[in-house]
Amino acid sequence: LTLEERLAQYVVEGSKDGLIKDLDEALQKYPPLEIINGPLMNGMSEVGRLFNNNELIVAEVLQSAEVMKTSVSHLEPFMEKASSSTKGKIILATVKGDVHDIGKNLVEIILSNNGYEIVNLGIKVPPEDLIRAYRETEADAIGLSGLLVKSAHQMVTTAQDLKAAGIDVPILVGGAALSRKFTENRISPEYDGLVVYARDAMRGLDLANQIMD
Ligand code: B1M
Repeated sequence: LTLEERLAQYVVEGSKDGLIKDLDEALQKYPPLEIINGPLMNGMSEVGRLFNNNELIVAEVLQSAEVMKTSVSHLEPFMEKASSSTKGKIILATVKGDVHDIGKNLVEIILSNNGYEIVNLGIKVPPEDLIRAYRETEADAIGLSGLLVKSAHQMVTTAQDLKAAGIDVPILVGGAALSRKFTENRISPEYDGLVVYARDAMRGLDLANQIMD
């Protein structure tokens, strides 16, 4: 197997044997984010496909998620970091009912490496916790992540609850179950502030920079 194929394979098989050595070799060829967005994400897509076909069980997918998390933490110190002045404060959360957090945590790394102060509320975060955190932190924006179809609908409810609480800071949304259309047609009308959709973590950073300007 090529290096790229081996990296995808670790994720698919949920195995860490030789992973760090291969990640270090990959770092000689690619910037860290390219390793994540390329071979590691290819592995994760394959995991999703196999899981969908009932060829993997949840316990196996969890091991794949562990490989992804270990890889991201190993690569993180090699990522580019901008100056330390803070550009703004952003609350991040995976919405109520959803445990997927690898994408959200990647967004946290990218934003915090680029000058944002992040308040990460974790997973399965109900709207009331977001409202409380907003009041405590006076954040400049709220970032919501969700991978399940029901999470896309939960974001609509969350936007309604934030609005009812009088909050209108920009909301950044992302995650596999969302789309620009869903965001524009379903989430935005339920909220008074700006709602923007990011298809990946780098786009999330671009949008955060635009929002804060
Ligand atoms: Co789950 N899962 N899972 N899972 N899982 C999916 C999402 C699924 C598509 C798999 C499939 O069937 N093909 C499917 C959803 C079906 C649907 O609703 N459409 C699914 C299911 C069904 C489930 C369970 C219900 C399974 C079960 O129990 N029967 C269950 C849900 C439990 C719950 O949430 N209540 C479940 C559980 C799990 C595990 C716990 C085993 C594990 C998660 C571990 C963890 O996160 N700690 C897991 C995993 C790993 C996946 C897949 C395989 C991979 C997700 C992932 O980490 N991708 C996934 C299939 C897939 O997506 N191919 C699947 C890598 C990550 C970097 O990408 O999070 O998309 P992603 O983030 C991207 C962008 O989306 C974006 O940036 C990132 C890239 O730069 N982004 C943002 C994300 N959030 C953002 C926020 C932003 C901006 C950008 O701003 C705030």
